[in-house]
Amino acid sequence: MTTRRMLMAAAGVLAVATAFGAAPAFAQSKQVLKAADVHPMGYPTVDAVVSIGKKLEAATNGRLSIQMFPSMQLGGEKEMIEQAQVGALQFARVSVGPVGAVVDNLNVFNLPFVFRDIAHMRAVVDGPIGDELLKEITDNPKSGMIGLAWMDSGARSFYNKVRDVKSLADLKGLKIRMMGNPMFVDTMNALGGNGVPMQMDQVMSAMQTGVVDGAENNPPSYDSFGHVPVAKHYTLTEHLIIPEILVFSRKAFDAMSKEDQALIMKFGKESQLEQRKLWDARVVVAMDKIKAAGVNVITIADKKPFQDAVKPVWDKYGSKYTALVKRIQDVK
Ligand code: BDP
Repeated sequence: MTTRRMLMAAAGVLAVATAFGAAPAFAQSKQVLKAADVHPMGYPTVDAVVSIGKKLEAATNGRLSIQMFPSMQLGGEKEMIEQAQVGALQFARVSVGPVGAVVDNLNVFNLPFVFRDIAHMRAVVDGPIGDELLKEITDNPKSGMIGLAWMDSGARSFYNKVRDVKSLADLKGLKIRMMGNPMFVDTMNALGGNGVPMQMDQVMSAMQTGVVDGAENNPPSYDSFGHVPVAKHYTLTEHLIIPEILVFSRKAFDAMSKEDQALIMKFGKESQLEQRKLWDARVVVAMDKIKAAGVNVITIADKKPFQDAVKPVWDKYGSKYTALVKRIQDVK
């Protein structure tokens, strides 16, 4: 055998051994884990994952670390999920919105007004329901993902560049970008506007060119995606309270040693409360910036007309999740 062929044969044996998890020496080799987020450095979700990387480095003497790809560098969230599924990306921090398309029960969190408020959402994700749904992602053989932690994304509200929205009637006819899950488009349509599904990487130009009149998001995202100067009417409808989720590639996870897997699970879970602290501080800063930019921030004293209007969405999607919804409502 030539040296080259011998080397190739050796590499083949090692590849097989690694695939079966039988190469402890290789499980110990240096590994840079890729992480992606649509948000920029400094955003609470991004910083929380960077902090997981620091902990991994400290715990493994630099053997495991994280390289962060922020600001949609690896595409939108649909692409990030696909990359995690094939193992090209290890950590993906995404909204539950697009994960619902892969693991159906998660869609319960995508129902409009399913939570009473943000505190209610937190109590649910911190409790047994949150744990069960993370496990469902992990156990679902088709998901290709491990559910590590929930993160906070506050409440989503509408902004647009046309007019102040003070009541349902003002939403009529406005073209509003929604995340790509039919439940969201139906929600917007039920509220009287026109829901336009689109990934975040296209929203800015769509607003500038008038393909859409606005979008909906929490204050930190509205600010950090640079949408404030373009769409200066913000109405705190808080129609969707959708948690964020941190997932890990199942393929990459299965190739790791048990010890490394335990570190990923532990530090992943710890990031849930760490991100929340960063989040709360960021909401205050974002709201100040939004107001300082001259945005008219409108509060809706009585949300009942909005809640009544989305009944068709609940009729269409809610029945599948009746038992789970009841458990969510029972969480104090
Ligand atoms: C932000 C979420 C992000 C979503 C984005 C969106 O943090 O995960 O991609 O909304 O609307 O609030 O697409």
